[in-house]
Amino acid sequence: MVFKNWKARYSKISSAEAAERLFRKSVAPVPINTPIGTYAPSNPSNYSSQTSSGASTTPSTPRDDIGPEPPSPDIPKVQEYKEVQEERRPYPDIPKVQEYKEVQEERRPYSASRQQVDVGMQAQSPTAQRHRPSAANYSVTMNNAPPETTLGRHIARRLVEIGVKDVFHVPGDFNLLLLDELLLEPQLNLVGCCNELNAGYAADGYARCKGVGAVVVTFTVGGLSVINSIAGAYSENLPVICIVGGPNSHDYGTSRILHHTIGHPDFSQELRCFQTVTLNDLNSAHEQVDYAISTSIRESKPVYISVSCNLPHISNPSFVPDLPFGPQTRISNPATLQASVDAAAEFLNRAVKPVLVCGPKIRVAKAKKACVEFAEAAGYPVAVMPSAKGLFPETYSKFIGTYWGAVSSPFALEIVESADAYIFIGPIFNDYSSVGYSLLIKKDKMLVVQPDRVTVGAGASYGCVVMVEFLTLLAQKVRKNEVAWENYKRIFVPPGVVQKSVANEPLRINVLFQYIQNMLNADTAVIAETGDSWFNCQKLKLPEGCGFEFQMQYGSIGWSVGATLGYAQAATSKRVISCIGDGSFQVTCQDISTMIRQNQRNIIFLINNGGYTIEVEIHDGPYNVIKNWDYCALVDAIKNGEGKVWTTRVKTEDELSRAVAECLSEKNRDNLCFIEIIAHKDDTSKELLEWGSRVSAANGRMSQILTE
Ligand SMILES: Cc1ncc(C[n+]2csc(CCOP(=O)(O)OP(=O)(O)O)c2C)c(N)n1
Ligand SMILES: [Mg+2]
Repeated sequence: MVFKNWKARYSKISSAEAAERLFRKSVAPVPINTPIGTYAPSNPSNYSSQTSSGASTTPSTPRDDIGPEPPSPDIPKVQEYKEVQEERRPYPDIPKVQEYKEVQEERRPYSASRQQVDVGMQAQSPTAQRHRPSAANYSVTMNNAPPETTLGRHIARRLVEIGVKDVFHVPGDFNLLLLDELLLEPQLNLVGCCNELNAGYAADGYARCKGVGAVVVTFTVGGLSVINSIAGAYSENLPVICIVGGPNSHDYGTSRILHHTIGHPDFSQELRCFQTVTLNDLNSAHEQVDYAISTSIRESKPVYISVSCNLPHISNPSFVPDLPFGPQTRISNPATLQASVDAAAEFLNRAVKPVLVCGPKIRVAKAKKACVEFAEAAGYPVAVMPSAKGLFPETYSKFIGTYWGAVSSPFALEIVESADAYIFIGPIFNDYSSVGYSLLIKKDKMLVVQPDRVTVGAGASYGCVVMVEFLTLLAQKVRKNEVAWENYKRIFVPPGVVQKSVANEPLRINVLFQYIQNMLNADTAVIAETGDSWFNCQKLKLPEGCGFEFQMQYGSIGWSVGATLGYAQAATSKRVISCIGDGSFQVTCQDISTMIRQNQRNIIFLINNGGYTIEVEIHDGPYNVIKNWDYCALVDAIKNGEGKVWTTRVKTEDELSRAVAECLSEKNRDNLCFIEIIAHKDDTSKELLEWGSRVSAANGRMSQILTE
């Protein structure tokens, strides 16, 4: 009955709109895709709210029996960062941790130090300077507004008013500034969780006891992870405030592709994901299932199929067993194909020093071989975008490494950015791959080949052109030009050598990656987790046949544990070597269990640097420190006497050398090997430092309202 009413009520509106209404009504009084949406209850017992469009949303009234408690003045202050740090650090013999308060004060764009910036004083520490938006931007906030008058503080106060004392959260670069503001509210305690799903469940449990709960997550990767727990709270009629740190307000209304999204310039995806899509008509199930599968293969995208639980075991005449599956393939329009090849050849053949850059969509287009053949015909130096590492053979004679703006392989940046024409095959440009929009490449010099479209400079764009067919024809028309390659050879200086460790010196990350480099061959594959492993693994030189995977567009921490499991299951002849940070491992470590059950022989390097170092380099705060675990004991506990597992903890190069020899020994050849690396919290790649500053600056661009 209830279901019927629900259907009748929403049948006249589109399903997306229905989902949005439902979502707004039940879980998010604030429209979450509005960067400065407001939620202003007139008093704690009346929670009716206005959306930014002025539409009234249904009140989520607290239950009478357990209404919010009045704020208590004697709630303990935010935990002392220093104490927590000291207690949790895995690395006892480094100098004492810095006083958090000091560091925070120095780095904060807000609070007391804001006054200093506002009046034009320079920040004292170089790190602080790196983390601050420019003084020019700050001048707009120079009106000596009290620090309590920020949106974040307002939200914090409202949470306290409705009875929330603990906010469950997972930091991500889109919500760090919001967390800073929440930290400043003395009556609010921030509780960091290992993952968003658990954070949402914690808010659910909190609401059961106190009448309301709150959770803060990051955009899309966090939002989509928390969604299951929010649906649970919906079904249990629990008020949970779900706050998502969203994109910079400048980005709304633009067609920018942001990290943590699925790669479309669409910021409402997270919201729309609350829409349910189910197929429950058996008579049409055959074509729907076939259509979904063939679309998935053709588009290289996931599809969603929901099968009603009462249907799988029922026969239907449409399921004729010997009707084969008919995959669809893409074909070019012959006229546009020819026109695009002619235009591209003309564009490239008049350039003096063209270069080739391969992007991640080579995989979608299954164009690896066609790229190599084109490269051979053209004679250009070849770079890969970071997300395309592993998709083009690094043993190719004119391979120059990764083009990743300021954090490129040595000399790759100079060669690419000084070229007078570049052909990008299958690129994805986002804020991360463009190092905070700092690439120095120009559209009019760029030939972009996408899986089914070619764009020549700032001019014509040709649709219905299949990448492989295009590259094959272009290879026949392109003039061989080795000028840029010759130039690269002239200017190239090999990178420096890693310094040798002295006896008992704590293990350095650059030493670790030398050992990992030496382990690589055609029978291995590297899986690199989001974090500093992105940068360290990016620098590995992949021998012929060595696999390489990382999740750069979505960048969801914890990904690598599952990816290692799945990859190893598929690539039975390879030994998978995974580099996983401690923060990421804490999200998904449970699936070590499945690896053991499947008798996998992966080698996992768990890099324990005591926290979310990549986030530290973007923007630091107490939320970037995590609880230290005994990781080897954890893996041993998961093993629990069953399965073939070898674990060890390593603190020096000597220990590492012995551990690697053990992993590769006859004895452990078929065992899952788990090596916990104890690393200094500040031992990062130099690329992370550079990249972190630039991404921080891009995230910190001031709102247009303030700068106008
Ligand atoms: C699901 C999800 N939540 C939050 C984030 C934000 N985030 C990106 S990297 C990172 C920390 C990774 O820490 P760790 O694995 O220890 O690597 P390290 O930076 O120390 O090398 C966090 C929290 C994210 N990318 N994905
Ligand atoms: Mg870490």
